[in-house]
Amino acid sequence: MKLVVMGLGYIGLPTAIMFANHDQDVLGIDVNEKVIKELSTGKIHIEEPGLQAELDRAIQNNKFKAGLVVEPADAFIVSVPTPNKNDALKSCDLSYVLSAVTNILPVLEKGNTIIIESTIAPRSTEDHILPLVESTGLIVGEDVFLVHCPERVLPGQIIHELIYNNRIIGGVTPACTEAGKKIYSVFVQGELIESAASTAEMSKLMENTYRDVNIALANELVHISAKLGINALDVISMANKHPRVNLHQPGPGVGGHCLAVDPYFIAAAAPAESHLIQRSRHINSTMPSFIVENTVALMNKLQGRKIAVFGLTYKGDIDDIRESPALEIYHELEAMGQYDVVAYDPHVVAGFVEHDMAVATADADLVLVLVDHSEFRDITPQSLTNMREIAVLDAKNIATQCADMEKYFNLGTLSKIGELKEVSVTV
Ligand code: SAJ
Repeated sequence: MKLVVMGLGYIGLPTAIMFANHDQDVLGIDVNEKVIKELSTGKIHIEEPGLQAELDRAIQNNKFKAGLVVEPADAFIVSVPTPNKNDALKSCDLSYVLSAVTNILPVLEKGNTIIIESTIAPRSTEDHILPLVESTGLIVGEDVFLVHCPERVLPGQIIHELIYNNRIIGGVTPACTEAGKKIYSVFVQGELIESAASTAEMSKLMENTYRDVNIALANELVHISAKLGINALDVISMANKHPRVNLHQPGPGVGGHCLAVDPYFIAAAAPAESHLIQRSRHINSTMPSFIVENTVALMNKLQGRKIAVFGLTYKGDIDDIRESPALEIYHELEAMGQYDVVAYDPHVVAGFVEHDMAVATADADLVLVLVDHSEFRDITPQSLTNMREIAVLDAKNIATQCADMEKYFNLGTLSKIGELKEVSVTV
């Protein structure tokens, strides 16, 4: 089978290579010439464990090439970005998907299958992509086949998850679903779940919305408990001992390219019906300001000047700062102009990021932990003795070895900031 993969990013590239290493002839297409050049010299342009070796194998076997121009093939997989639009409801920007499909049309032949892997708003396949494909005169479900197969892999484990995760195959017609199943059965060992395109779109979006809404509930509990003087983290761990309760963990906000993006696609498609989803997005996206407010309150008590921000990524043990609430908090504190803010993150390489913890904490008044990197578990009161005031505000409840310190606060003990005696400054 010959396969064309449109969009060679975090998902498209591993998918293309996977097919190539299961004996298919794969052409990867990207609009970015630099990406094509790098891949043509045999180098991957993204970080993903094991992927370079997989590409080496695909190239050695002459099964993968990268280019700018689409060629005729048996199947086309579209895996291009779908950002939020800049409108009031942050709806789904389908323009890259539609342009990729438009580029396929001149080479589309009877018997071909088009698969959309990009995350798209509900009904996009039927309402927008189907008419575009049928503008060629070919009938979907009879002449050509159109399927939505959302990806659900976690960066860092992509190769394993591509093979073993279940896969939703959402055809526009049952014949389309059949065509999609045939293609993924080449390497997927998880269940191939037969579905309709719109159900598949909504299912993918709801997986991430489910998490976003549940995290919002945990974050709202933090607001409520801070006001009432109750420890929200104790409440969560206790409630979760109930066999049918799974409260999520609160934090400084929700980042990344999925949870902070996908719920808007649903909300924008049905604004009057999606109160809870919109409210949850609001709660999570205002968490950074809430953390800044508490930081300022604590710094006022400490009469402090220097803040060491621990962690900038959108979650722990990764180097990805896309849509990161930690980065937002760092920038907000910086912009206030009244603090000396130092960013410390062992995973992020950038000019303004400190890699020596001792330099970051030297004469600092507060360590503000915003990410649960494993390294932060090792923070002890002894490792902070070069601070001016040894105080920690731990928004991820990770520096637990500091929990007994007088000035250690987490999202369960924010109400104690108000009770702290003001530090007197000697001039
Ligand atoms: N977070 C919390 N509290 C929690 C869990 C997470 O505040 O209890 C925060 C994290 O710190 C982070 C954000 O939520 O800022 C998102 O992290 P995540 O690990 O939940 O999700 P992603 O965006 O890395 O990956 C998700 C995954 N979806 C689900 O788990 C339902 C992944 O399987 C999907 O492939 C991916 O989105 C995607 O591409 O859709």
